[in-house]
Amino acid sequence: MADDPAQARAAALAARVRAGDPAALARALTLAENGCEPLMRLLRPAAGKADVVGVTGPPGAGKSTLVSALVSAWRAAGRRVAVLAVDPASPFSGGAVLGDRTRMGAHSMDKGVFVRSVSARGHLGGLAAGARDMIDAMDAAGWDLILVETVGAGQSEVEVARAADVRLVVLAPGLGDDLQAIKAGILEIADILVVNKADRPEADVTARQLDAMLALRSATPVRPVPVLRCAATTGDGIEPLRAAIDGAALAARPDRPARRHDQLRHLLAEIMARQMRAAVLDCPALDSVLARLSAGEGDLDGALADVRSALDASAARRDQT
Ligand SMILES: Nc1nc2c(ncn2[C@@H]2O[C@H](COP(=O)(O)OP(=O)(O)OP(=O)(O)O)[C@@H](O)[C@H]2O)c(=O)[nH]1
Ligand SMILES: [Mg+2]
Repeated sequence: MADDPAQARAAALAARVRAGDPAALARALTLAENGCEPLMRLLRPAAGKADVVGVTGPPGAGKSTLVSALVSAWRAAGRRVAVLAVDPASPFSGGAVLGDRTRMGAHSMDKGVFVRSVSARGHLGGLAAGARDMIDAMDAAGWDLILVETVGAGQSEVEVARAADVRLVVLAPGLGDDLQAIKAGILEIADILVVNKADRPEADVTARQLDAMLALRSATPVRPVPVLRCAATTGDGIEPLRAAIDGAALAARPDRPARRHDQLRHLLAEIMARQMRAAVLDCPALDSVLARLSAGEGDLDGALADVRSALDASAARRDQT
């Protein structure tokens, strides 16, 4: 193994990442995004220490601005912060924080802040695996607070959110339709609901709607979900939100091993499902099975059994060679 040049390169890179070299981490993230098991095998054992905070919500709710404001708050409290922005529709500028257009420029000069963006395009639903590995790489590099921004509440956001210890769902007033559309999804994944843009008069209505939605849910015994208001652009409410996140992260730590176990379970199932789908679509016997099926010979169960045995037979042939 040690003679394998690819393995040796992975080992050298992993050592630099674990030593906290930011250039090495940047390179590792590019590899992790596209799946690089030789590297991840070396990094994963060093991961599992970070507080991972997921920030999701509809487009334009102010997630990036909020993330930037939270980064400032954590920096002021002496914590280093890494940010992973998944498919940012708007660039992670955060320029308007506290009215200071150069704020994010200040973050980019700050060695205590690491920001990486990743596009969801071209991942064919496999983003969760890549993002999970990227979070682990940041974690292994010693970033013990990682913010992950994702847009919306679709399946891939839920998958990415699974990686987080604390999940924030960010909403803004005046997003009435979005609120309806993402209702089901947010209730499922939120640990803290944030009504951003609280400087707007409609913020009260939105907060009340959310409280009403949560009250409906309280018939089922689940943990309480606080609704916090803030204005990312002015900084109002950011400090209480940061304190709430820190508290939730602390409370979530004992469950982290179980959560990682659960993530791996889903990740494994997801990867296997994708491999299985590819194998089925590739199966040489598929066309004849489908031809028989559409000619009315046999049923779907029979067709499934035929494809399965064709796949088993080709696996057996592969094992022999
Ligand atoms: N009035 C007001 N505007 C805000 C606030 N926070 C963010 N905005 C504005 O809302 C717009 C969208 O902010 P972003 O931070 O880009 O929102 P986002 O949710 O990251 O958007 P996507 O990444 O495109 O989904 C920007 O023009 C912000 O300046 C706030 O607290 N109050
Ligand atoms: Mg954004």
